[in-house]
Amino acid sequence: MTTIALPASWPEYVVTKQHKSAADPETPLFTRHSGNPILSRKDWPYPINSVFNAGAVKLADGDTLLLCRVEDRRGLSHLCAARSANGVDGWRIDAEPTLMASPREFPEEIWGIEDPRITYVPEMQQYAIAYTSFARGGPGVSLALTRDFRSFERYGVVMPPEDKDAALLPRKIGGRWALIHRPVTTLGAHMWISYSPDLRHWGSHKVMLEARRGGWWDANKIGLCSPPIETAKGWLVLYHGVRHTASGSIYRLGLALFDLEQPDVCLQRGDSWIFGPEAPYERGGDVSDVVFPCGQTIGADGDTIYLYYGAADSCMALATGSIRALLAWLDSHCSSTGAR
Ligand code: BMA
Repeated sequence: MTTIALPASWPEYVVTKQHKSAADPETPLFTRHSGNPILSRKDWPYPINSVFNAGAVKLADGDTLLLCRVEDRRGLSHLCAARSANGVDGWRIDAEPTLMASPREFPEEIWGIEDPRITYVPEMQQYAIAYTSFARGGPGVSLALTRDFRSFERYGVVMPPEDKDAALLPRKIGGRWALIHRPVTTLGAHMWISYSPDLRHWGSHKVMLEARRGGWWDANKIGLCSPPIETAKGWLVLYHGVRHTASGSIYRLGLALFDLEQPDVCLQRGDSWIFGPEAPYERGGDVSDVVFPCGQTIGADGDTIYLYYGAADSCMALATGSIRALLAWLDSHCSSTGAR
């Protein structure tokens, strides 16, 4: 019999618990809603191709608002609001697009606007919407403010192409607004954070989280999912990682924690993904094998996360999780904070 000599020390990620529980369907961190998908093309009051990647927010009157990315039958996207008392069903959908691309004023939006992330900013008493504007130069990041999701103050492009997956932090950091975004540079598709005194002029750009390399699930390309959740331990960040395979890309979700006052400092980063395409509506659609959350709301208990995600670029789905459980999982499932 041949004995295989094992290396004296294995890479640390081999010995963490991540391999057990990441693939372990017994202990999911997020539970899919039994009524999924919660919104799809057939629910729309006007003809569309698909509805997905919605930003989410709990309004002052208790309603949940989803600002959905709606792709029309030309293939171009706009945003449309859907409101519900319980955040699950009974959606009241705007009869017409809520926010359309405005190419005359903003030529950077000529091919539509996509993937909104909504942050309520108490200091301004307004919602800040960071969304992708799409044109010949590629995708860029645009910003708009609103109080009611009916009228909008548009700032235009704040991060030029190629850039997307952006959200504003809800408060100033060291006296400046902070925007997380995902430029694509020759260095790769990593998450960055930038700062501004006025939401118009941005600087002090820093890499916040790098895509890993090689065989990792989040190799090559990562991006912010929903806006970060402020916890006592740090900013809890859900991000998507893209695995390129011979039969296409797989979009899965990972978890990381960042310092509250220095949000470019990563405190913890989970090794394995925590949620990936499994259900039929996630595995098949216009773009197969995609789960893509752009928003969440937090329950009255201060712990339950209602995660709204686009499934397969075709419909909207909901999964619930717990902030406490996510933080506890990070404590035992991260072997490093950086890229490898
Ligand atoms: C990303 C974004 C998302 C989309 C995903 C999968 O690059 O464009 O809007 O859901 O690809 O197609």
